Amino acid sequence: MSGFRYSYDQLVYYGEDIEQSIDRLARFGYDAIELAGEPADFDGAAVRRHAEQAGIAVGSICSIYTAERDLSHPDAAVRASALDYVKSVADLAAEVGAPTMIIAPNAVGRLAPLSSAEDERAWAIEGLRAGGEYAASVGVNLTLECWNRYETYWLNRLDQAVELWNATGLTNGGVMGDTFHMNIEEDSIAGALRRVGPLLNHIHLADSNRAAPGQGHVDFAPILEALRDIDYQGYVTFELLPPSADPFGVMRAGGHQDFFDRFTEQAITRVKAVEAELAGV
Ligand code: LER
Ligand code: MN
Repeated sequence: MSGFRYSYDQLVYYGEDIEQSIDRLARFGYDAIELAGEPADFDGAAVRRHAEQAGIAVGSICSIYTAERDLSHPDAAVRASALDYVKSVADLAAEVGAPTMIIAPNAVGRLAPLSSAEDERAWAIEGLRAGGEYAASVGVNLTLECWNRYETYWLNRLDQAVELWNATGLTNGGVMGDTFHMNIEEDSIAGALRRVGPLLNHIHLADSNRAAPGQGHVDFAPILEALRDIDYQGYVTFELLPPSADPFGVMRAGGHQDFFDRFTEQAITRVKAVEAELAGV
């Protein structure tokens, strides 16, 4: 018995044909795939067709916020191209039938403001709002992600994400947790999820070392319990990445075979077992 719907971030299958990735997830019992937010890499209609044939959904898009895709950069030209990027990801989401796309206010790895923190917050709100309004126009919801202090200087905890989300005034979406980041920043992972409650519309699960659940020291039982108690309706999505301070660069380097079959199977098997135990079956 499984109440949650499970998904896996395709980001870590870097370089693999998307059909092969979809087929692997279907084989291991996943409900959906999270697609990497690189619109130029995909033929959206073909991805949608292949996922349908394999019997899984495209559940979400994991946007990739490189230095050129920074919504709160002091250079207006960078902000404009970041917004174009957000719109292109929303278009991809609409094409593949994914209800949700991830958004973040600045580039991964930006550990200090380039201008004043106040100005950057104001630019972030402006960009999130414009991106969110565009996403709404194509039927897509946003989910605002916060990252740990080694990946960004300011949006580190879920309470900050809720505050920022509310400041945008957007209604198409909410905020998300990522247990890898939360394990570093939150007083309690489950407690932070409970405090967000119905605004939580997406989640990334990974163990403390960002490998499959069971490889580190995160206790997933209270996390699933919190998700169940807040009646979480989104996908439970594994975002597993090899150890590196540069999460995107490390995949391009390749050589991380564990994250293909082995961790794909281990993640869903472990977490479904925790879920079954909580349900008393
Ligand atoms: C993306 O979902 C994420 O969690 C970031 O760590 C990407 O670097
Ligand atoms: Mn994440």
